[in-house]
Amino acid sequence: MTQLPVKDRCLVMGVVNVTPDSFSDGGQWYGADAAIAHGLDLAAQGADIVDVGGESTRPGAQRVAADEELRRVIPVITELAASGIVVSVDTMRAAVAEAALEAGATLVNDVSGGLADPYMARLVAQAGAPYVVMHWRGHSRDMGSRAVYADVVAEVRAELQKRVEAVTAEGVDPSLIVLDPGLGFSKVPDARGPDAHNWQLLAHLPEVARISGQDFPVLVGASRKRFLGRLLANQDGISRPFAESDAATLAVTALAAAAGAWCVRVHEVPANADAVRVAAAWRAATVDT
Ligand code: PMM
Repeated sequence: MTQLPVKDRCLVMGVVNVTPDSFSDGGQWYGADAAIAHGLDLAAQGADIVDVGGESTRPGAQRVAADEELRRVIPVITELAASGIVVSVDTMRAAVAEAALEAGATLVNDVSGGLADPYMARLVAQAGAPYVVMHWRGHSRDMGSRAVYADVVAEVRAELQKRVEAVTAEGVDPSLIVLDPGLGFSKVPDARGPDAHNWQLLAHLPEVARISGQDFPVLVGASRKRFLGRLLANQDGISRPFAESDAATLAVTALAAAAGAWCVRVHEVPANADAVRVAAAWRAATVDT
């Protein structure tokens, strides 16, 4: 069994999307050599974990075939793991997770929380791997239509509880489960009001991850997401472009880490690596005084 990586501060997970069409960085690291070089850079910049994915989950995206997903991620994971980097595989497929773990990956990051592939939880249980279970209501092609909540915090929490029950019933060790509110996945990107789903979840992270009396570690994936671009829209209502929302990502990192998040998943590592240290000092002073 692999232990869940932990430090005395929030961890930083750097993103390597080996895809032609991801949300903010699609195509940039599509070739294996570019993806490997980028993963090595992120680790050198202070990423505690490098997350490698071969399937875009941006709103409206179509699925890629499993053999294409394998072709994209396995050479990259093999090289990064061989360099001593802690690698997570961002996949919804048990077959891809299995090959990734064999290639040296440590964690499985499943944006569907086990819903997309009925074999995933069993595979993760047998491998004894840490497992990121994200809140998810369906595939990217139509996830926007599922962004309907009366009480987003209570409903996301209840749906995560069901996933925890389902994956532990398949044998996953609860001490290896990380929960993720799934920012941007079936969530309305509004900045204010009752439909500001992402902001309500961020403001209630400990509540979302407190299930049956247990506080689960939380992963926050806000980096460059549409709800940040919307918040920073100009006077004409035009959203801020992805690449110009890194400062907003950083602010979310500091606040989430100060609220006790286990890890933040980000595209740009250096400033976020500083921010989690600021938050750790802030938390330590809060506890000490
Ligand atoms: N977001 C994306 C991809 N994988 N995994 C987790 N656990 N949480 C997330 O919020 C998440 C994820 C989509 O973002 P990208 O396409 O910009 O990498």
